[in-house]
Amino acid sequence: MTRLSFSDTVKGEERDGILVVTIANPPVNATSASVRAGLMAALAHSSDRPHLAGLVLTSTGTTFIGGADIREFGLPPVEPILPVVVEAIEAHDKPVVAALNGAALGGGLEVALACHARLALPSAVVALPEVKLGLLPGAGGTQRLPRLIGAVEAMEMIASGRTVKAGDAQSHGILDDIVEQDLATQAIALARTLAEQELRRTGDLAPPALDTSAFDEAAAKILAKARGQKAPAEAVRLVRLACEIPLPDGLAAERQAFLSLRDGSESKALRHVFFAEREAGKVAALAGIAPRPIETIGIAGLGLMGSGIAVAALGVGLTVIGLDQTPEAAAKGRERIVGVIEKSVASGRLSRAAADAQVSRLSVTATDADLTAADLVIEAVFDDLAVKIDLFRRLDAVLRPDAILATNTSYLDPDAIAAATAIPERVLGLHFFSPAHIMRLLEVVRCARTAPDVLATGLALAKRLKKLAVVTGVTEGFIGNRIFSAYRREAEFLIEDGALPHEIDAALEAFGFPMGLFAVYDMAGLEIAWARRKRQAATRDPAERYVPIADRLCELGRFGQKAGRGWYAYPDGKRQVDPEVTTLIESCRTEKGITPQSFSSDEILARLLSAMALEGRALLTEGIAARESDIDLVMINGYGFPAHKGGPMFWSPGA
Ligand code: T1G
Repeated sequence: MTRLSFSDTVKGEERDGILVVTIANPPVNATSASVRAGLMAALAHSSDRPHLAGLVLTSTGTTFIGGADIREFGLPPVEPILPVVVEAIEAHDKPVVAALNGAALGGGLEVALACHARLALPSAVVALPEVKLGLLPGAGGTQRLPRLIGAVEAMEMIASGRTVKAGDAQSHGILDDIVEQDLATQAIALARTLAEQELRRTGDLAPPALDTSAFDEAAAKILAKARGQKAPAEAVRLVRLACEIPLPDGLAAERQAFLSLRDGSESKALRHVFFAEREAGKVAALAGIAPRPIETIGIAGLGLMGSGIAVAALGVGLTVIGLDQTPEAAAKGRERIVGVIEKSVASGRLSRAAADAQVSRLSVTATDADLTAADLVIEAVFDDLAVKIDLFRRLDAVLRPDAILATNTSYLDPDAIAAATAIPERVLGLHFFSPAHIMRLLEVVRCARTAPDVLATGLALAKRLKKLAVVTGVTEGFIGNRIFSAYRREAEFLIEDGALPHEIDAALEAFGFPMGLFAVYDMAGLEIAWARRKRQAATRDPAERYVPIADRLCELGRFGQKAGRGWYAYPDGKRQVDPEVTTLIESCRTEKGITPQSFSSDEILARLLSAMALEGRALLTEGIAARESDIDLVMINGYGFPAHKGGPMFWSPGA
């Protein structure tokens, strides 16, 4: 067996007259410059050796090719660019068989599509997820995939970026076969068989017929969710072109569209978010510190938040002991948890067996001592300091000394809660966002005395729960709610200064927020914030600008959508601008002697985004947030900030 090295990251060996080419470019075998050069060298090696009948292309690890190397974007291009490599593979005069040992994503699937056949392990998945980075497939995917699987399916895959499992990929026609084992051996055998046949080149397949109505209908559904992003619309356009123009023209159109998107603000924002998500869990101070093992968690308080946390924990194989005040409350909590799990079974997202296994790991109780087995307890009880302190004191008495105590509080001071326990080093905050089994964001709160391995355990638990963890220090509202408060305050200043709720909401929705701030208010209800403002009234700084409009609405019983009236009116449940609110706002302005100005959408956005960025800057200066990109992730994943705008810090650099 002759071992060959085509580049630092591409190796080869000749087996049974076939050149087996293996990419080894950890962590995801991205098609970096050395991979591209290595693949071209492998093709040249094959061409120069008549005894070689064909090639097999595979890679090390569990990802076939994770895509183009995103870190190279924005740098000067290094030849050969991926489209050139892809076309060289397809044009090769000997069969090239792709042996997918794992995910083939983006450029990875485009390389596989240029091969003359594709085998895969059952664990492999395929996708063209470029739109999630604000991009398009840039190495022929928009032109080759439709030729292989038809226009509508290809458009749906590309414009949504969704992942397709091996079985579905095979039934669509993307994979020729699924191989349980000996993938390379089977691929070698297939290459030898194909060497005797006319090669099937994907690019030579006839352009797919275009059923315009089916295509347009499917496209409309996907674009409705795109919230004005460019990439999905471009994906639709390029797949349609694949049906209408010759391959070379289609590839040229794709390349031009790809470069334009790659250099545009949306893709830069989404690439920023991609890397930000992978940075967020890294805390330099925790390097080398092992988290404590967590297999059983206690959840105190089985209301909406607690039961959501329980569902998330059961879903990843943890054992859950739920605690509530009475057996009846505990039973009700169990009902709530099982109900959510059953909904997943009904929707087909969860199998019966998996659901039963999850429920078998759940127990509920009204007895503190039943939590003794817990490695970590999360409290999600009523957000009152005395209640939480009492609970932590009781838990101190029953938990093992190495068990961790986590508070889910949104606004209370976790340091005050920690101070109530005998071992404050074992306390941290785990601030989930509701519904906790759906929302990815989890603020991991580093209290003043949290031990490093306890913080490391919080991050490890977040990863186990498939949450996006962002570490925050202790401040009122942590990162998200503190910035939200600044943003809300600025919005109410704008109302007093002359803007109206629907104008502000329209500006936010045009920017990409799924829902405007005042509409969100009405949906969430105004009474809780009103109660908090009333509690704070006595200690409020009289010199600080205060907008009483929200209080006036509550005094009129306008508590939001559920009450039928809030910032908007809701006749027959539909949100409408309410002239009564406009009159109330005008009278409040008059009381303060404010002459109202009118504001354009851009002016509204500028004030709101800079208020967020300014508060973000303060969080960084105070050491509450570790990096700007963490703040962006919190606002994108917890407060609807459009990811394709990158987050408040990305959007307002150096604010
Ligand atoms: N380029 C560069 N680095 C990448 C990368 C990529 N494509 N994918 C992952 N990484 C890094 C990541 O930053 C992290 O680095 C490490 O690898 C592990 O990633 C021409 C233009 C493949 C499913 O969009 O979905 O092809 O933090 O933590 O959970 O048409 O990574 O260790 O320093 O995510 O096992 C299209 C993106 C690109 C896929 C693995 N491809 N990647 O998940 O590991 S554009 C994608 C993923 C393109 C072509 C177009 C996932 C994964 P660090 P990880 P994972």
